[in-house]
Amino acid sequence: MNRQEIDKLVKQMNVDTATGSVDTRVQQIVVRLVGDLFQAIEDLDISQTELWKGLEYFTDAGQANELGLLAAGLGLEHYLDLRADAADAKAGITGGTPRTIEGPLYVAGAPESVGFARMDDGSESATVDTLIIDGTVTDTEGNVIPNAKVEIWHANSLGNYSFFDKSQSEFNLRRTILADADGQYTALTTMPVGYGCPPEGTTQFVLNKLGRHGNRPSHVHYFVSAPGYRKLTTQFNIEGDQYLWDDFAFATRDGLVATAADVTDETEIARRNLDKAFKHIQFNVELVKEQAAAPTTEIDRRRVSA
Ligand code: MBD
Ligand code: FE
Repeated sequence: MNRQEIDKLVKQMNVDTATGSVDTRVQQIVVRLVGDLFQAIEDLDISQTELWKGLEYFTDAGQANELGLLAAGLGLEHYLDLRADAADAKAGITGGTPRTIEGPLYVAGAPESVGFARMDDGSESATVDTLIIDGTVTDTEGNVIPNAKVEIWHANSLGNYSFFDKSQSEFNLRRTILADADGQYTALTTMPVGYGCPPEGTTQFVLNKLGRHGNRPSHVHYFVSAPGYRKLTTQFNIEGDQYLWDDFAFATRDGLVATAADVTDETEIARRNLDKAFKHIQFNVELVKEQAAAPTTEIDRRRVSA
């Protein structure tokens, strides 16, 4: 069939049959996607067996709750960031810390504190490097933003995230820190290790077919928000990781690479109330003022709330 025949058929089956009220936006999207699927079946001569295998794949991926992971791995989530960047540029919005993907592993409801939080539960402190992350939240002119909400989440030394990894304590390595009066936040935590897709999972299954790995570099996620400013979704990725520029989720970006400095100076260790050398990352965040013409950066997606 050619595209005109396909479009006619899709319209006959999914538009002309309407007898109830129509959500025209959903109708528009369904008609387009079904038509594009039919066209792909034509162009690639997709067999019935291949089509059913594909639907079965989505059933399995959904049941495994891996569709968010698949969206990251196929580059869909990064593509949406690139589109958001382009929309911002078109609206004349420049500056601020770059955005990058949220990923599928945020959990709402983490413990809140002002200025400082210890993020780890101590279970890895004997075996894993201590990490101090600090920084200042400012606007694009360098004015500090006291009280900015800094939500931080990251993996443990096995690349696993609490809640999804039931062996970890509740909200381990997840905190909400309100910046202090000087716009500063400090997190005391442990060094994360990059995430790897479950090797037997549905996402890795497709990545294997593509000859791709499913690894991310070591990274730390952020949501940063404050009244009057655009919500920022970002991460830093840590210099020295073999996957830094080979991230299966394409989240590493210029301006979001952090260096973990080794701190061995005894006075500095004592000043931080620590008893061993630690790693230090400074990650300052610049928020852009909310403005009328700006596309929203609040994305409504299903998130776990613990
Ligand atoms: C992660 O930790 C992550 O950040 C993304 C984007 C995908 C899978 C795991
Ligand atoms: Fe992550």
